[in-house]
Amino acid sequence: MRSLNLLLLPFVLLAIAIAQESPSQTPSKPPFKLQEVMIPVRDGVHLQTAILIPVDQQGPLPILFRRTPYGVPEKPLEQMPSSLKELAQDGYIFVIQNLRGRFKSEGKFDLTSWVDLNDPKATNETTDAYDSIEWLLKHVPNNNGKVGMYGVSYDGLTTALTLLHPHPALKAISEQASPVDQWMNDDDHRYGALRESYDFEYAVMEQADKNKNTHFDFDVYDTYEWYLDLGPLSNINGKYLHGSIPYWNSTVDHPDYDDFWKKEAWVRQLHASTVPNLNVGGFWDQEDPWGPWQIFRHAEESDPQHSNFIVAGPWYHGEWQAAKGDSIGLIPFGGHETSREFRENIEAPFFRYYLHDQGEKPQWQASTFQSGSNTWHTYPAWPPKEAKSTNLYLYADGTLSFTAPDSTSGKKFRQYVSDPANPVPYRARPISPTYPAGDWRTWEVADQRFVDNRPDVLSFVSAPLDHDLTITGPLAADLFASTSGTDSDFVVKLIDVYPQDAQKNSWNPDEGPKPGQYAQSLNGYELPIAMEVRRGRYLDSFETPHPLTANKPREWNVPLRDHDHVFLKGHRIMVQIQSTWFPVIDRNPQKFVPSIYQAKASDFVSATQRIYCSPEMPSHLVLPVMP
Ligand code: PG9
Repeated sequence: MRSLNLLLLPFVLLAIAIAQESPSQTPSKPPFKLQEVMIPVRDGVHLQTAILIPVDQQGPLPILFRRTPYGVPEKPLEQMPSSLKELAQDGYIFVIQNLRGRFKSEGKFDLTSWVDLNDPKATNETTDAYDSIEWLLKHVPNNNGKVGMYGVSYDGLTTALTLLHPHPALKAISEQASPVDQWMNDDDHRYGALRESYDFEYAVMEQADKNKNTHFDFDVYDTYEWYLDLGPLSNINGKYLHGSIPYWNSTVDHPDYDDFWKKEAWVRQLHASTVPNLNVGGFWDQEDPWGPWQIFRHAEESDPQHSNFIVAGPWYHGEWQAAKGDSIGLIPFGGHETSREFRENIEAPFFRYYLHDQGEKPQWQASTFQSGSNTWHTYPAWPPKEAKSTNLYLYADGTLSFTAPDSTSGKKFRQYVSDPANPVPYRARPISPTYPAGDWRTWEVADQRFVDNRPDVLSFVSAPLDHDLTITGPLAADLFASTSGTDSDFVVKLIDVYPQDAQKNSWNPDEGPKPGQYAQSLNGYELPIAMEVRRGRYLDSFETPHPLTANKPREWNVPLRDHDHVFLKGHRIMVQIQSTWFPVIDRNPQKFVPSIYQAKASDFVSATQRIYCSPEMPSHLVLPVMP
């Protein structure tokens, strides 16, 4: 296994990125004095904490606190990181702390977010934050008694966990891309289907060595090939980890939604807005696209102060903290620098209002940067009341229509053979290791033409739209499907197909494109808007898996999360359906076994999959269409 020099870590490890990467372009004097302290918490454990005091601090300032498993700055920053620029202009004492069991912090890091509020002796991320805030208020000179917390992903999780028992001085938080339930969605599973490459590679990164972030050393260039050669999941421990990574062992030992995962699903304990919170999520977040919406919805159960907000944009994981955010992959954002605009116009004013008592409270509940139209929007409520739930039907001739099939519609189903020995790649091969993040960040916007001619991928496509179609709110697919196996997966993708002449090509017609340039065009591009998988064994119960009845069609509900997108006039809508999505999702053996972690190579079998498109079984998507 390889370890990485902290300075070389990718943006996804935002803790380090903020501290040591993304300097602003203009050289300036060091912006902060750095002090390292070991903060004691209630069980005597000491947590390594970096305090960044603005060199030009005049009077008392609020504290902005971030808690991370990825390492804290150990030497003063030479320049202001671009992601802190907008906040720093208002004046904050920034504090960054390593979680217990990471780097110099004492104690044990177990990668779970269990919080038992009824156990007075328990320590967890909620109590560690509480105790640290108490200490900081007493020991950091010249603080104004107000604390805010913020952070992306793991740092967003530790921020959000304070909602379960906030310190009274915690006046505002911004949870950004926090997971909330690692079995149901986000990093590690999707409704029980294992995110194989992510769960495995991340657990190794965080638990192979306390003092560093470790990268599994793949001995094959294309990880698709590595995972396929691996065979059944039991070989991960059998051949490589030998039980050395606790989180991977827990994953294997708890295949179903049992008490282990229900405790992990900390958001089940949240039923009110306890601290003003700016939730932030990315529509193309390849890791934690679901958690922020769940936190927002749980806090909405009781929010008399109207201090629970959500912001979302067309971003990969954490992109809103990148310097500009003017595009994702090949998709430009119409000249907007969405990340800078978010920080300048939303994030900084939010903390300014709650921690500096200046400016105005947001007058909206949700704000989005809408893809397709490339415009900022605000909504008084989410989902917007005017969005009308509209069915888009799949037809067996490969078309899509807003009209339901009737008795004259012809063929009633389409079918394909799904072979776990030849799974559909989730992005074009060769597939790099997940970290350092590189290509991983933008795979959710990759052109889906790379699979739409495979015999095991069904594509359905609409006629070109004669007007813009705006979808704002939660989407879902409602499939009627069967398999000849006794377990199976269905992956649904909603795709925006650009016209063939979407973009004027930039090369000289006499010379032709430079190598690689032809594939960089948006002409005919198939842009995924929403994608998700459902695993058959969990259709009736997440707690107790059931076999499917071979060849018996049944309804499959596939939630496709919240979005805000405009399919522009002239574009077409496409739906793709497939049964493998490898190796981001592990292969379903397609034969029911009590636990897929114990499946043998011989359990993996081909199956014939059918999607029904008849009046009795009208497979469709449910879209929140704006007037
Ligand atoms: N997605 C990462 C993560 C967060 C929380 C738990 C496990 C993984 C991250 O980027 O921090």
